[in-house]
Amino acid sequence: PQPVYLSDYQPPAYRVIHTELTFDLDPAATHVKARLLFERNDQADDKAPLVLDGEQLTLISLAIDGTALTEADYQLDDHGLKIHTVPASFSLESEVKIAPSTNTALEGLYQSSGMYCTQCEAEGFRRITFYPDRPDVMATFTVTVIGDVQKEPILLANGNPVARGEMEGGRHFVKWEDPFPKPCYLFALVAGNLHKVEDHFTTMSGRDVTLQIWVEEENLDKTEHAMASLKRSMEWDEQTYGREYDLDLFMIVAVNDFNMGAMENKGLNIFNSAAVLTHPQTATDATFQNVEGIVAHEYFHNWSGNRVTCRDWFQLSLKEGFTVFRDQCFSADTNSAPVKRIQDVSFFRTAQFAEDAGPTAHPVRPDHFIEITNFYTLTIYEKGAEVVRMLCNLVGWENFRRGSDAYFERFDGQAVTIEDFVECMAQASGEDLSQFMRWYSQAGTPEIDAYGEYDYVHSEYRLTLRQRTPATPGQPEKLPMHIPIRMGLVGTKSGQDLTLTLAGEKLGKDAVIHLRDEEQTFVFTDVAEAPVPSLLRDFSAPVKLNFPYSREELAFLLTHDSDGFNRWDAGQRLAMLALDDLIAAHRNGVEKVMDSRVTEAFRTLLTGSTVDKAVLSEMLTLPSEAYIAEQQPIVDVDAIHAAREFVRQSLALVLRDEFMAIFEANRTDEPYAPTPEQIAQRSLKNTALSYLMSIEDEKAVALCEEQVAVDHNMTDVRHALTLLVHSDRDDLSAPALKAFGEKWAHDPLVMDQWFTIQVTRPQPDVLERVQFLMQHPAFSIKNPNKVRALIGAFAQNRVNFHRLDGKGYALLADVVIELNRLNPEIAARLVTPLTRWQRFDENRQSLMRAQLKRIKEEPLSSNVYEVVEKALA
Ligand code: B3K
Ligand code: ZN
Repeated sequence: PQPVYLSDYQPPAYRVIHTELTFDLDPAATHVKARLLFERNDQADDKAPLVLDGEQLTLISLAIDGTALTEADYQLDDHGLKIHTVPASFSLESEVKIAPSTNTALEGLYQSSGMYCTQCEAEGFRRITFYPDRPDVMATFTVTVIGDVQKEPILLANGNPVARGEMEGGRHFVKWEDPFPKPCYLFALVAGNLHKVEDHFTTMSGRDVTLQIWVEEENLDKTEHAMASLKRSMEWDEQTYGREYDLDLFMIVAVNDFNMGAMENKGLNIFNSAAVLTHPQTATDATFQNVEGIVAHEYFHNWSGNRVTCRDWFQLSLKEGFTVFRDQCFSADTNSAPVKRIQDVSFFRTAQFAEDAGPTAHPVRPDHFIEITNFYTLTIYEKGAEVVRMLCNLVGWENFRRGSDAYFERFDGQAVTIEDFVECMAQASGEDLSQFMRWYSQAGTPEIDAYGEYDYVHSEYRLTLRQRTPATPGQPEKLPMHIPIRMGLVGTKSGQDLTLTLAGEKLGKDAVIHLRDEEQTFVFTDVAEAPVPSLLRDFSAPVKLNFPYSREELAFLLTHDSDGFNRWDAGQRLAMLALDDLIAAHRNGVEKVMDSRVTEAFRTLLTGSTVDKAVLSEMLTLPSEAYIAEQQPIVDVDAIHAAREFVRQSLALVLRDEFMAIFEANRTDEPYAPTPEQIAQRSLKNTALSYLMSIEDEKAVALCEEQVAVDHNMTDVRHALTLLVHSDRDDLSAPALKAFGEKWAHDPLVMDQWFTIQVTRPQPDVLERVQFLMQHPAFSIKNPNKVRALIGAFAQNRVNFHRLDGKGYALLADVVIELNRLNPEIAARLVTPLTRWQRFDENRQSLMRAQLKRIKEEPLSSNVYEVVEKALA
């Protein structure tokens, strides 16, 4: 397979003015008729051939302006169709045949639990009909869907329904019109036996919008939260960005087989059922929050993505980075803002940093790719969102909002680039953002080494910052980045933020300094007392910041920093220092000793704390094994696990009564609601329970059993069941697991959780369990949720996946090889853990590489090929 390059971009020679489609649905032979109105672009050569994408299509007929084409008129291959000569404006009629029932890749038109649905982003539309499948071709669409009255009573597509009727042979049709020009990746069709929940929203200009969520009948009681989230999102986008919804109808459909979370098709969002269905008895708080965020994300795309879209797929972060930033802000406004930030950053620093340091590292705007599906990554989404957040902080919210207004107004109905977006921000603010653009082109995580010195004689604090971005594949040398660092100086005597004076200018007590050079020294004057610097507040830039803090200084920041995020971060840094010592002790076979400063910091948090419960729960949570691993030069999975367990147990032994008091104080039998207050309370209570279970405290064991038995809500049940299953009390957990599995056998989303709970435990029998569960009737390799819940979760089980006999790696490779044929997109994602082999000891390196090589010997999809090739390069 050959890569495509950003620098090769050419505007299309022909644009589509209007697209008319007719689908005659059939599992094995759906007929798709297309009538496309084309016009040659002014700049194009009048001899330019018409090039259309098309894959896995059986061509039945082809005509231009009513005249059938013969084989001499065109050239057809596996990737599409080239028609040698066409007039300046014409209509192209085609008919093709496709087979939704055998489409296991879940791209294009496929069947999921008997219903028809589509996924076209990025390049799935070419599996539906011959078309210029590129986002810079935008057309209005008219779509007629014909189906069986019994099997497909509901026929949906984008826009508004304009006609419907009965046909002979028990068939019927519905015709849909979407008046907004859109690229074909936003096309959608759904047909099946669906049931709806309906509601209404009045927009800011007083228009009534009908809101519908379509699900299988048994899920009608699981839509309330998604509907409430949708209405909140619509209101938030009006108030925050002045963006109003534009059609009279907005639909969400839940499908069981879906490669990603959801898809923002115009007026007809299609969701993975896991990202939309909730019920207190079946979904955890985390799922409720995730659903809220994804519903918002897809809705926000209506402007950031649909009305204004991407010129080409290299610009993917234009819509994704901006939309993730928008949904993060929405969730922060709706829930606990500091906790949202802590959770996002904690995930980002674990997973995106790892991606940015590995063989598949790429810039926020890549300059080449083989398979675009492989680029729906943490870098494009989450780092892209961090870059937009930096922009917002750099220019200030008011300018950012003006820039955003200008962007939507100027480019409405167009397909544009990242430069267009940043240019709007530069114009609105007058800032020079040219150096800032490097965030889009340079891959890798910048590292900052910081050093500070207090001069008592002159009352000055000198802060020196040195930045360096490590080499990444294809980018050996990097230029310095423009890095905004939000900071404060916390007085060691007063415990208060001191006023910052830089080059004679008073900046206030919390300010942003700009690091642009490789090395810069900032001299703060009139610093009345020795301070501890609080740097990178609220994670103001996606960088690694090293500062030689002492443990005493970290304990001080943990209690005194005015920035909630940095208070949490100080605690994480303090725990990391202790963990580092313990990892070393474990490796050297030396007795482990707990750092009493960590214990005392925890005691203060548990007893004296005024911090809100949600933040407190985060502060009491140790860095994950995956995050700790990211901080080590060579990952020693066993030492990390042992060290972290040692800290948990030491804390639990000394602070047992305090944890128990927290647990008791936060129990409640109030009816479940996904409110921030209740979520915080449950989270804190369950964190305390985790500590108590780490020492298998008899009372805690009984409390877990009780929490499972009472079955008040899934958050509590899942947490307690997980603690039991992950403890050594198989006598208790085995019957509980069995009962849970039987009770929920009918609910695929709960069975996903049942799989995950079992294969994430630290006990050494996990690999055999995975093999056994792959034969379970609730498992199917064709369903991405199942693959993620069982195989994906196992690959995150660090001690078991990285077994020294290499069997964990072999199992993953086996599944990747099988999925490569069935669903290349999922296969390419699943292989990721193996691509991180450089991080491990030599023995594991060679075992992991051996599996990658075994995969590479197979006839590979371009998806898996691209990832494996990079990993072995
Ligand atoms: N835009 C979709 C991505 C789907 C791509 C699948 N290959 C989801 C989202 O970001 O909203
Ligand atoms: Zn998105």
